[in-house]
Amino acid sequence: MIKTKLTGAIVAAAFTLVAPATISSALAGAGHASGHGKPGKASAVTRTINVKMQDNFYEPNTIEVKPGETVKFVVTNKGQLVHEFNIGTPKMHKNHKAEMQMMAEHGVLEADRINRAAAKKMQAAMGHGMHNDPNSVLLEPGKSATIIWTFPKEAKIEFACNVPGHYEAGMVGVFALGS
Ligand SMILES: [Cu+2]
Repeated sequence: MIKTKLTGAIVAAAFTLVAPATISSALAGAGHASGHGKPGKASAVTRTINVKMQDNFYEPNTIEVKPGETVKFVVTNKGQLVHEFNIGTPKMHKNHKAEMQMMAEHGVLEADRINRAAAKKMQAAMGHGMHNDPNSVLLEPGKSATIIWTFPKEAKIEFACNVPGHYEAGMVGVFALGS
């Protein structure tokens, strides 16, 4: 009787150990693969890094991170324009740029503010408007936000602003994956 209960408990424990990892990797595979890392847990944060967004560059523009490290970024827009802090591979930034271009064309993205009424209209018309991607914050002048991010073991990852013209103007930085 006791033995049976113990076995049941061990099986249950083994299942709970395995299941969350399986579910989270399945989710990661479905949504955000591409090797740029994943949203991190607050309990796993080892460092907080402050990032300032200026017109049109970041301070700092190189950030050293360790493979697998979870970092909390406190991002502040110190400029006069709307800026984004987006973590991704160069290919992801290229794809995201088209979305930001579309937002600008629909009047959602103004030079110095986010037009939420236009965002609602775009959402209603296209089923696609503002979205809260976990790897990105889009901030009006003076605003701050945080991102907690877990880095992969290795990858070429940039942080960039895809407001039209900003990436080209130099608003891109690199994560140097040290050891
Ligand atoms: Cu920008």
